[in-house]
Order: sequence, then structure tokens, then C-alpha cells
Amino acid sequence: MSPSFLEDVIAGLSLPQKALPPKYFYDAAGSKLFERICRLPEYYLTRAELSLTRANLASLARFAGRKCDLIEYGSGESLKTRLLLRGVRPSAYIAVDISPAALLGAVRALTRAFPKLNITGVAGDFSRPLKIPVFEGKTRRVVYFPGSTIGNLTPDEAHAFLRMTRGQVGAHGAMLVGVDLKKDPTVLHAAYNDSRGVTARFNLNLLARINRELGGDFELRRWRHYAFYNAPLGRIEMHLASLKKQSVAVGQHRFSFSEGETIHTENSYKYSAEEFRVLAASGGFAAPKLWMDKKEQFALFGLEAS
Ligand code: AVJ
Repeated sequence: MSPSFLEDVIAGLSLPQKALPPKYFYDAAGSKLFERICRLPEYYLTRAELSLTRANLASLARFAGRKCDLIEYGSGESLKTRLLLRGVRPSAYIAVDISPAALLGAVRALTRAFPKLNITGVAGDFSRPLKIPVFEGKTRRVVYFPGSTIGNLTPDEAHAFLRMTRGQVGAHGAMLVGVDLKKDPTVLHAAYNDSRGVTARFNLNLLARINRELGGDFELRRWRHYAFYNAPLGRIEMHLASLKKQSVAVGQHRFSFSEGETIHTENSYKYSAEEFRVLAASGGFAAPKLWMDKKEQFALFGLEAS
């Protein structure tokens, strides 16, 4: 059994550097805020990935191959999934998501848009081994993992994740993975410190969610969104900083925070094309294909099992 929200919160807030797993950002309120982030002028990632997908559809379809099984890690509600489905025309589409609600919504909407496509939703955590239904034994499996979600993993975790996916897709399988590229740190900084404060609300919603679901008593006004680019580690770090000395209850537990102490809520790793190729190779994939947007801000890698 995977640990519950409460167990993860207690464990994370008991660490010397307090931390919370970013997967808990995405309750209903958090998912709405994330959609708003994707439309922010500073948050270039979503637009860059959409435009590179649109511009390279034919080449993406050739890479995936006709009649593949397309397996998306994530719920597939996005515009780029529809584009890809139209371009690739897979024989089956399987969405894997932790949120049963998001999954149901996506499967319903996609079934309406693609009535002839064999669509399945698998409720599960794609960061753990899972059983994916097989439609035709010899069909090429292509895992689609867009959005730079892989950036949430440390390079060690990403290595293990790629290895596991390599096991899922088999010897003739492939992966299409979206990766945010290294760039001017001020551009990165702005993307996670938007002028409208939507990213701040997204980050703070994690504390609100703990209050709502776990009976926490976080006083949101005593916390500040704090995000910066850690260049030596090649990642954006998001934290929630305590504005004063305080103590907070979560269920039966109490946690104390000193003034300026932070809860580390997310990493978002950025890679150079070469760095990501090396990482992919360590996970058992060659990287014969790379598509980028015009400004070369974002990359979609076509990985082939090696
Ligand atoms: C969905 C993990 C790719 O890291 O850019 C956006 C999440 N966090 N703004 C990212 C996020 C703050 C996003 N990922």
C-alpha cells in the first residue's frame, strides 16, 4: 500500500529540511490553479510544448508508428494529447493517473472526441510498477510523458523511473518525454514567480489542503511562496517560508517552525539536451529524436528502447 496523505505529511514535516511531496498540489483547487499557471505569460512551458507538438506532428507520428498503443502518464485532458491522438492515430490509448476523477473526466471527453478509439483509464501511480492492459501482444508501446513532469524527480529518481518504463514498454517500445531545457535563470525565475501571484496561490494551496483534509491549522498569512533557481543543481526549488516563529498542528501532531524556516514543496529540474540524453541512456533508452520549439526553450525527446 502506498502511504496516505497524512502519513506523507507527518513524515515530510519531521525531516530536518521539512518537505511535502508535490503530487499533493493537485486537488480540485490546485488543479484549477495549475491550469491558470499554464496560461500565464511568464509560464512559457505549456505554450512551447504545444507549439512544438503542433509543428512536428507528422514526424512525431512517424516516430510512434502506426497502430501503436499510446500510454499517457497523466490524465490526458490537454490540448496536446488531442493533437497527438489526431496525428498518431494509435490503435489504443491508455491514460494512467492517480486521480480517479481526473481520469474519468479525461476518458469521457476523449471518448466523445474519438469515438472509434479504444480508450482505457488506469487509476494508479505511474511512479510505481503497474499493470497495463495489453490489447495486442506485439503492438508497439509508446509511453507519452509530457509537461516536464519528469522534472519533479531527482536525477536518481528519474533514472529509476526511466528503467521502470523501459520494462513496461519492452524491447520495441518507445517513450515521448517532455523536458524543460536549461536557459537564462531570470526567465526560469519569472516562470515560478509570476506577477499575478498564481504560482504563490498554487504553492500555498498545499497548506490549505492540509487544513481542509487533515484538520491542520496552518495560518496562511504567516507563510510566503519562495521559489528560486538553484544553478549548481539545475533546478527550480519551491518552498513555503515561515514568516515568524510558530507551531502548527496536523491531527495529533505538532510541528514548530523558526522564522524564515522553509518547507520544500517542489523541485523542477532543467536539463541540457546532452544531459538528458545521458540520463535516458542510463535508463535503457537511446534518444534518436529531439523536437524543440522555435525559441529552444522546451524539448520533446523521442526515446527508443536500447
Ligand atoms: C507540472 C511539474 C511540470 O514544474 O513547472 C508549475 C509544476 N510548479 N509551477 C513545473 C509547477 C509551479 C510544473 N510541472
